[in-house]
Formats: sequence, structure tokens, C-alpha cells
Amino acid sequence: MRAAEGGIPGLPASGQAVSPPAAIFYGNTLSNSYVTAAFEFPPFLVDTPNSGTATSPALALPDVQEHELSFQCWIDIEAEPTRDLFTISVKTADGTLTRVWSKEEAPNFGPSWEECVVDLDGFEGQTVHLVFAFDTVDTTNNQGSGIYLDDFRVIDTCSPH
Ligand SMILES: [Ca+2]
Ligand SMILES: [Ca+2]
Repeated sequence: MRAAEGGIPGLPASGQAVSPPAAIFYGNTLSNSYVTAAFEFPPFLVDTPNSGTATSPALALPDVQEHELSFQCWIDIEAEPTRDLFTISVKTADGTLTRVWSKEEAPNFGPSWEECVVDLDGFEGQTVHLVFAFDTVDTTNNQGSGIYLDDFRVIDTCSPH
């Protein structure tokens, strides 16, 4: 996964970023999909299983509050639960990864922006990284436009006393 800059040919204009010029992107700008490789002539796609991760900067979560992560998500991948795996994990200071979200919680699959929400309860008082991971598993149905994530916000809620 990497930051997607605006103006990439072949990508849907509304799919690049909610707030230009950048979003996190998983896909292949040559094939306008997440097929591994594309050749313009003759029309020919070569696919292999592919995967990648993106890790956020450190995120300090004060212990007097509970926290939720909210972001805009464009998840144009398969809904099928055994393929196109997409998860978010919290990585704590000792390196432990805890899965806090998977694509089954996504509001929609397809070429449209939605709001995704991730519960970060249990990590109050810690400095963490978020690890976004995608894995096609195989070469079946990798012709969607891929994943774009943008406009991350952490919403803090005061804990009841
Ligand atoms: Ca942006
Ligand atoms: Ca697939």
C-alpha cells in the first residue's frame, strides 16, 4: 500500500481521494485493478497472488478517554470471506498485533466512498501503530479498482467515572 497522488491516468476521479491530493491506495495503476501486471499490447493481464501492508505513524491514545477510528474507505474488492482479505490490526509497543477490524465490518464493497469505523477500546493509555493488511490469496476476481483510505480521524470519548 502507498500514498496515491492525484491525477493518475485511468483511475476514477472520485476514487482517488476524498481530500486530494492523497489517500492510502492498494492496487496497480497500470491495470486499474489489483491484478499484478498489465501490458497494453496485446491486451494481456498477468496475475499472481499479491499482498501488502501499510503501517500508520505512532498514535498516542490518552488513558482518560475511549477511542474510535473513523475514515473514508473505498473497498472495491471481493466480498467473499476467504479471498481478498483486508484487516486492520493494532500494534502495541511490545510488537503484539491485535486484529481490531476486518472487511466483514465494511459498510459496502464496490466503487464508492463509505465511512468505516474501528473500535479502539482497550488501548487507552498506549502509543500504538495501525497496520492495514490486504491479501488477494489467489488470482480470482482481482479486477476491482482496489482499496483507497482517506480522512482518518480518532474520535475520543470521555470514559464514564
Ligand atoms: Ca486525503
Ligand atoms: Ca480476488
